[in-house]
Amino acid sequence: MKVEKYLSRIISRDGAAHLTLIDPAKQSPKVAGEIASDAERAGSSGIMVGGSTRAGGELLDRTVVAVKGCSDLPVILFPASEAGISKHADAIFFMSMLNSRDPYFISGAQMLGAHLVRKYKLEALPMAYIVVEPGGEAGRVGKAELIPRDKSELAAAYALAAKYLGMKLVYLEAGSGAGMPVPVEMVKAVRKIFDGTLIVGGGIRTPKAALERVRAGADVIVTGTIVEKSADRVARIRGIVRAIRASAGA
Ligand code: 1GP
Repeated sequence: MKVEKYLSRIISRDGAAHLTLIDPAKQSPKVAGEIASDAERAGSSGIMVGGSTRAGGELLDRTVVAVKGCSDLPVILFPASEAGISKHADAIFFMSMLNSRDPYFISGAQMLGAHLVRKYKLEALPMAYIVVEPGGEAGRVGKAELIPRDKSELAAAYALAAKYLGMKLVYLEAGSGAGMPVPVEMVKAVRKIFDGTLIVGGGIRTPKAALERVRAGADVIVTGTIVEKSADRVARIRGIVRAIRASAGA
């Protein structure tokens, strides 16, 4: 089954989906495989592989292969540049950072990577990537003109532009390890205007934070840091997955 269809089925069944982000630079491929296996056991619906720095080449390939070997979850690439493409993945967030100041992150990297995506027959999921304060490494590396936390209408305007550009997904990103996730009001404002798949990530560490954003309209919650740092990652992910499902009464 195509990843897009797989995700939309989970969203209609459970109210929202959870994806686990693995940055290849942060652990060995072997440990990445263990994280993927734990994430699957905890009820996560897919693995995103990518990172803002050093997330390409052989390390990326070996990480994706290890993840695929240790779980049946689909692997979606989450690239920071054309270097973040691996033929071993199932799909790729073909993303444009709409609020970057640098055209490279809006359409340059996409032009450089497009033929490779075609050659590898990766399922391309067209996504607007919108980086919100504090933005973290993603914001710095991507030279984002960060959306201020109190400017929900600006995020909504970008999301509306994404819709008219034909993008099927919008990702509201506060940055990995952010002290505060994307504000609930901003998720609500974007939901009002964007009827595609709404992904929210960055700084979500608790079931409560995940649930609030699903209630505000998020279709997908992404967590990364909790699996990197937690000794008991199965319980941490499971808590978030259960909270998300409870939102739909599933
Ligand atoms: C980063 O949104 C993701 O791109 C995940 O963020 O590491 O804070 O969970 P965290």
